[in-house]
Amino acid sequence: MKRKATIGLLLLFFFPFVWHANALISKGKKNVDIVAAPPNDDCANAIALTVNSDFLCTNTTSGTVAEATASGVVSGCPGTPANANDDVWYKFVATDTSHKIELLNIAGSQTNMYYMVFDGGATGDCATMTGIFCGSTNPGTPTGLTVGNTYFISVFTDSPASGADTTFDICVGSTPTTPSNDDCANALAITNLPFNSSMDATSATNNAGFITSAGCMDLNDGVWYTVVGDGGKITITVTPDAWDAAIGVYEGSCGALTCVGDSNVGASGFVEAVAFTSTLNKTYYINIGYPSGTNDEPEGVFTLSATTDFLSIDDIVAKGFYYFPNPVENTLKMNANESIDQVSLYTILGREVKRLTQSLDLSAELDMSNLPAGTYYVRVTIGNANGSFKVIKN
Ligand SMILES: [Ca+2]
Ligand SMILES: [Ca+2]
Ligand SMILES: [Ca+2]
Repeated sequence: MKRKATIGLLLLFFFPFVWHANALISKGKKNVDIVAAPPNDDCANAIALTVNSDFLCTNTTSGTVAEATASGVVSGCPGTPANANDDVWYKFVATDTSHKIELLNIAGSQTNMYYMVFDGGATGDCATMTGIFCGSTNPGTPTGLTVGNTYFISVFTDSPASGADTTFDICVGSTPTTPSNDDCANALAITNLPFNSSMDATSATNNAGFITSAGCMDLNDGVWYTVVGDGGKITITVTPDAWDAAIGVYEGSCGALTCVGDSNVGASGFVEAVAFTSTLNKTYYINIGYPSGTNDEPEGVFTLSATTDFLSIDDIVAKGFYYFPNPVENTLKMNANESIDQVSLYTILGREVKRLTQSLDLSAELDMSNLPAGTYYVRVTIGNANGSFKVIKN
């Protein structure tokens, strides 16, 4: 009875001071949000994460440690960081014996973040879970997981003071299956330029062995793409995640590849690019793999972009080229200071519908009178220069 009364007195005594302190903060800073602890402040309220099927982190979950309090969970994890006093909790069900845990987009006053992984068993029990992985590296990959078990992740900053305003995204990745374009014969066709795509080549294999072709460097057999030449200069750019990527571009056929160009100017994470002048309708093979003809090292996540300068007339304008009229009623007229060698007309879908090839001299006339109204591409060759432009047929 006496103790209750004492607590009541203490509350009465302190309450005005607490209220007063908050009022002062409100006065000094307008629109101060009084933030409650995050909903996942403790293990029992861990937020379930989506397990990605590869390392691309397509599915991420946003979080914050703002106003989080210490859970006081003893991890049993060697090297446990000392300052887990603003931990927030996540969980996932293992689909493999290892998963990659990654914290992304860390922002705030304290960006030095850690995480710990706990095995909650088949039932996902916070009371009996055991620490299995200290995430002092980001990303980190705990191994020896049991498929179907629930794993808890506590995420925190390494600030001795709690109350950092740090926000982050968290992702759980998995070792992907072998990509469908692992070998040349199953190359992915790039059908439209510009092209931009990310993929995870972590599980690419070296197939029948290293890729060697005179004039190009020796490469791992990584993953493969094809692109059909449009006559323009095609540029292939690969932006790898944390791995050393190289590009080989070839013509010919799988098993009998002839070097067109390669790139390996930098090491891990370095952007590689190959540019080549394409021949119309010729198929080019693109291998993206680790730059070695003796060591088979893993490939990884990358973004591939392929562009063409097909719609550029700079090179032929330099040879005095001009055309008129546009839109065209019946005849497109072209002139240049040098002999025009070839003029091809394409539909907007890339199908060639007309070609002029002989005795064009310094001027050429393309009869479009029998063509349906619409947009067309014209491709002009003057000596070794090519140019393309768009015309409208009325
Ligand atoms: Ca391969
Ligand atoms: Ca490289
Ligand atoms: Ca490899």
